[in-house]
Amino acid sequence: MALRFEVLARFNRARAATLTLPHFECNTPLFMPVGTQGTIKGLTTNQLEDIGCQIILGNTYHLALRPTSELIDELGGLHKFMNWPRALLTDSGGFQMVSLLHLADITEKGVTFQSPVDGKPMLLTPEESIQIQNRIGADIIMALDDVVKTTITGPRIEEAMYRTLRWIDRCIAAHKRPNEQNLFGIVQGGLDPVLRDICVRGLVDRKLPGYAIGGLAGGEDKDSFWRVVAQCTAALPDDKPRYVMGVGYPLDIVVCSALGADMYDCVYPTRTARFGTALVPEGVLKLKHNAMAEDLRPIDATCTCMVCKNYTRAYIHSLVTKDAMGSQLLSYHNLSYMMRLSRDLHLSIVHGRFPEYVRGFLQKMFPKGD
Ligand code: PRF
Ligand code: ZN
Repeated sequence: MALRFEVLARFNRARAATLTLPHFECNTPLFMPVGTQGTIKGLTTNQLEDIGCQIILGNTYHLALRPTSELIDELGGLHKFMNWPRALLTDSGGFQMVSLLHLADITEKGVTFQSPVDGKPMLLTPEESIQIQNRIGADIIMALDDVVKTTITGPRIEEAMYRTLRWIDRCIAAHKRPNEQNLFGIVQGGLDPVLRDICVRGLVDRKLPGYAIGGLAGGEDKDSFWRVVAQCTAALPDDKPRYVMGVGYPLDIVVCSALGADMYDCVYPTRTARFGTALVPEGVLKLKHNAMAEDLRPIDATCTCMVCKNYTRAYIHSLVTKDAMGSQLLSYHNLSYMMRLSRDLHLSIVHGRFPEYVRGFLQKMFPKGD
């Protein structure tokens, strides 16, 4: 095992912890920005450090195609290649192929897809996914899982859950760097509590360094989503990190943290920035709106980030959709917002004022109480 997870404080099921990884000591709850080709679009790694990012997510699927994991390995690993000294996590690639390439097909061997480079059929097996992730060298690597949408029903959900359990053993056997990289298992099972329970038990038996809750944030209603998270966090070991994949919105992160989850990743803050939207305590601010054209206030008067210290809404409004700088400034602010949210969650739990923090968060976001 290549991590230490130490719970510093709790409030009911919520916990604040330090997660010590080979490249960085992180505080939880934590949000991980998502990179694609070894970059968070529009931001330098120095800026990511300034913002307070502790760990970022790299995409196995994109990196494996270009520049290829062999080259990254040859050049000394992804940390060195992208000049990122802090922690990295790579996802296994299957989910990206299934969600990006609708041509992907899953069999017992692995995930088959058509190469977007030359159109040739390719197969990503659990063994290959781990081999690629071993070459990339992230602090946390993810097992290859069989992901199905939570909105489908029937035997396919059960098949995917059992296949995910069979694949975890192939991933564990293929993992060649357990002292430097932490392999996390992923709980699947759709919205079915019986299947989720079987999957959690199966993974916990394997004594992995951490566990993820997968298959969510795919269009299910909030009630079902929170129910699955609550069930999984209650059944996962107390002394291991719990990661809810593909989540999410600030509100989801607050609720999942109250339910005992520790880690999150989502493209939302950077993607929504590219569409001209800023995250603020009241919800969102659309910089494209004409109302912004002469507004000399910062995006968020309570934000101390470089963008809010230096630029007006009017200036960012004039850039949005016209110059890359518009989305870069908004990405910088949005990730600063997510880092502040993570830090505030951590500190409020440490200082015994988590309920007050959550109440304040909800009051700002829903002032009418709805
Ligand atoms: N599995 C993997 N990556 C993911 C997910 C998953 O279930 C999700 C949730 N839909 C986001 N990213 N491997
Ligand atoms: Zn800001």
